Amino acid sequence: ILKPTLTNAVLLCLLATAPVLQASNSEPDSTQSLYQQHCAACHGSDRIGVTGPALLPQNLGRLSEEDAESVIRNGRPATQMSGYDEVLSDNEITRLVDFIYSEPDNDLDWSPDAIKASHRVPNPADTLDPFPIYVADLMNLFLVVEKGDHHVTLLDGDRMEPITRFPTRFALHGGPKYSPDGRFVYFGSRDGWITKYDLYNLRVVAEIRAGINMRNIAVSADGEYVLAANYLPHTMALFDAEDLSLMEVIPAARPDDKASSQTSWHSLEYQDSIPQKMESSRVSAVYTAPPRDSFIAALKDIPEAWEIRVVDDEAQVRRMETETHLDDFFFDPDYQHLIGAARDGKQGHVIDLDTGDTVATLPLPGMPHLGSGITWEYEGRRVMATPHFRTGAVSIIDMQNWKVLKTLETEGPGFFMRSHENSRYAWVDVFFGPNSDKVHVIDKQTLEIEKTLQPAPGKTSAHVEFDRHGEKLLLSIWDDEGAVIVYDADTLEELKRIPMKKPSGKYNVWNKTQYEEGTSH
Ligand code: DHE
Repeated sequence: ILKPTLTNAVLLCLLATAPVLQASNSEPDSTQSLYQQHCAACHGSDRIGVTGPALLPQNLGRLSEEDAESVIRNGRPATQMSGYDEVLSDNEITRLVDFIYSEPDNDLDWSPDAIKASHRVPNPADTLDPFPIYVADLMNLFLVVEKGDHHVTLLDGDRMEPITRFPTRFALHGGPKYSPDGRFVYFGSRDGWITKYDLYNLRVVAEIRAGINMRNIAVSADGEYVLAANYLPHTMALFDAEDLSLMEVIPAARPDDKASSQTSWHSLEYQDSIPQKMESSRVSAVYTAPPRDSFIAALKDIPEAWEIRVVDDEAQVRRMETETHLDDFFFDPDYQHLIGAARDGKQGHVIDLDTGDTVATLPLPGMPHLGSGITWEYEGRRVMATPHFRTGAVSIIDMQNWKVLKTLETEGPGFFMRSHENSRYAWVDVFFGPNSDKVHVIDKQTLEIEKTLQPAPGKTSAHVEFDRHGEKLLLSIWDDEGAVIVYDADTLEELKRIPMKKPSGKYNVWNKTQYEEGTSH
């Protein structure tokens, strides 16, 4: 039922598959047939999505049933999803909502053939002009993901003015990833679509669907490969970054032979189904490890972290057994260690990426959000800081001895933490609870809160990204009638508000491509 907004390039082809509106004078005898009659053309007869997104509980987790009902009734503005208020009865709409939030009857799979069939290349990179069609500092561009109506705004970071705004796939998640030169960007959506977009010509280059329920994507440090992490099916998918053609599907399953133990590199062959005796896992996320020329994968259901490298266009895997299930990774700047959050939400584990050994554990009660961690120099040593999902605290950790240096109390649990090498402040939001409209500014040298801002009372303010110079920053007012606020990073004065529809993450080309210490990678 939920139709996504789509990139310009695929819009035309979608019009050919617009929803079939048929008046239902009599109620169909089953919700299944109701679904097939009104929804299947766009969302797939098995609910895994076609031109519209997948309608499965795994993919709808971020949408309340109430909101889903409203979308069925009223449609989704600026998309192909029209309202069914005058087509379906109240009872039919309620039954459809129940249906799309129920577990599917069949096992869901997404084979390499299905991935290949979804591939399209509307604008091959070699047909596009190598120069930008606008004037701006290309290293100081920002992308702002607007969750409210599934769009992205491209901002000129010098003038803080929008250059363009374009529709995206439904429900992007995880940071968009840039090519090393910053010209192309790759977006990943929760229902598996990867879109390659040219920031010079403002066009979609290619798209492909990696899975049914995807977590995030990573681009290799040399810009050659894109790796996708899936919850459904239990796989990772490797693509050629040039046109997103599929190279390999990597099953996230423990091999059952001794030769492929955690000390050796080995390839994992995709089979139509994972043999029952093999233990498989959802893949929580994949990360690029530039100095290692590899990717690291977090597995949700197996107590292992995997390192993946591509040799002669083939993926090889090295498994690191961990003491417990680890999620949500942070890496030290030279990618010697990974810090993972233990599933019990009480500890961080530090793994030496060369040996695979756990070298330290950190007391981090309150479920640290390590993916949002940042580092800086403090009194001659490097510290990392992370907010927590469950407690109102920021933990500051000495990275030389892996001891907690300070636990800074905040006005509630936070989601994102950001800074910049040139700024004396680190920003952390209070994403959860009654104070979600507040944001703390922490002095990186006193380790105290310098100021607490409340830029839009009653509306969540969250997620900061600095410009390339560390002089200005953007903060999201996370609301359908929201905005990004531009602040002076030094005086903390508000400079400007740019209205946007539930802006979430913001991504500066320089900070991301240079692996700036104050932001995520
Ligand atoms: Fe995210 C990044 C996991 C819920 C917005 N989120 C990430 C990453 C991971 C992750 C592993 C890093 C990958 C990357 O950037 O490539 N997120 C999770 C979860 O496990 C969790 C808690 C539950 C879930 O259902 O997935 C979760 N995330 C959310 C949200 O509810 C947020 C606030 C809204 C949304 O869009 O769904 C959200 N996550 C984000 C954003 C980033 C992100 C904006 C990128 C941050 C950045 O600056 O890089």
